Amino acid sequence: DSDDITVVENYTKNKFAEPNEEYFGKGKGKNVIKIHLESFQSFLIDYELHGEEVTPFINSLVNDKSKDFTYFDNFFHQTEQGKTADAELTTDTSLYGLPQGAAFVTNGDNTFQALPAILNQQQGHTSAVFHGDDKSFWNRDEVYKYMGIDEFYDSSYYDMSYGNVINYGLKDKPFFEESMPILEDMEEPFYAHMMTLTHHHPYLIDEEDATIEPAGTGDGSVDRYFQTARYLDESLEQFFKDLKESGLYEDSIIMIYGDHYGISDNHNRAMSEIIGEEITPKKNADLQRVPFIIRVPGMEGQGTNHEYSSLIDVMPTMLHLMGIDAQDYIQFGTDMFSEDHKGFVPFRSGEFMTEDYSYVNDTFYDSETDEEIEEPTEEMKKQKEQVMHELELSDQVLLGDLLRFYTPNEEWEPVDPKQYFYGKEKN
Ligand code: GP9
Ligand code: MN
Repeated sequence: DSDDITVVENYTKNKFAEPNEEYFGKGKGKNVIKIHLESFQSFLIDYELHGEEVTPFINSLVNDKSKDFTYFDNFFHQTEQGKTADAELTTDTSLYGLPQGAAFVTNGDNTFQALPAILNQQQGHTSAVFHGDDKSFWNRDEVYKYMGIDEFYDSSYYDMSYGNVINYGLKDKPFFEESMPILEDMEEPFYAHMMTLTHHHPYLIDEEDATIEPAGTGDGSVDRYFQTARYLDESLEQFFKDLKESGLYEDSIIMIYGDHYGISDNHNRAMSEIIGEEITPKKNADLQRVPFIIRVPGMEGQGTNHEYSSLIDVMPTMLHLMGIDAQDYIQFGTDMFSEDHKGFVPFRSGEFMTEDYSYVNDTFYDSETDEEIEEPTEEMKKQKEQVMHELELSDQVLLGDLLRFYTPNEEWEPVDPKQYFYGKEKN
């Protein structure tokens, strides 16, 4: 009930990290283009296969000498069974996915105080999600209404004819191409979420789309993983070109993230060949890094930022860049540009990572040496308790639909899902 949300509110307000003045409001009033890199793990960055870069375009953003971009190389996903849907939930609400099932499905009709709705109410952003799959997948066509997303361009808006489709749906190249005119027609400022799909297990690719040879581990998914990653990289390069040509590039914050791992621990044998190391439980935790890359027009980037951070930190970071105080909202993450950013990264299992130590497989490890820590300090044990507590509080918010009882500030207006219509519902 409303007492429970007070406990949560006290916790999140206590965790809150003050914005960094250098960055606060630097993206105010700009469009936000949020690009979802399906199943993209950070080990791909600068990885060379057969003497070639696998993702030369994304590498060029990460290694950008002009310092337009900031790349977080210790950024982790925290998804569970909800996979993509968990990543969407967490980046737009700063809540964790549930320990079982997908909150999008089980709690899709909750009250949310999500980023698209806040940006709309505070700075007039219109919002849309673009994704070349059926709209009902992950219950998206319901939950988006509760998150205040104005338009949902699902597969019914795209040319889904034979050569354009593989695996789950639309190929990434036609996806970005056909999205461009819709994006150009959106009322500005906008919040647009572009969700790619081709680089998805089991990483199927048509011969004419494969521009790098598969790896040679003998594990088909792992071997093809590099080919679909290359295809995604090429599709993104084309999208950037189109954004520049349309002029949207200079008016838009571009934020790129990987949603979750692509190679599960069922593929440890092949993965150990790929990275040339045994995949221990600690190594597996290290491999849960996904990229987070951001460019704010007119703001100097930091090159590579090594802060330990994760999907829960995206929303508070975005709010502060837009010049909106994140403190009013219930959020478990903290601004990644803040001096006071909280650099512990809980996984959904209760395991966690920090710059100095991690807790994985019931064991504490030293982050620098990867050695087991036989006698964990009080601080480490406390950190472990805090992680458990934080996950529990987040679960209470979702399972108890507690945001019903929370009013962030005087300006906040609850989202009315009945005012949103997607696709055929419009007529
Ligand atoms: C389906 C796509 C894939 O629309 O988002 O979801 P995933 O299997 O990664 O959760
Ligand atoms: Mn996914």
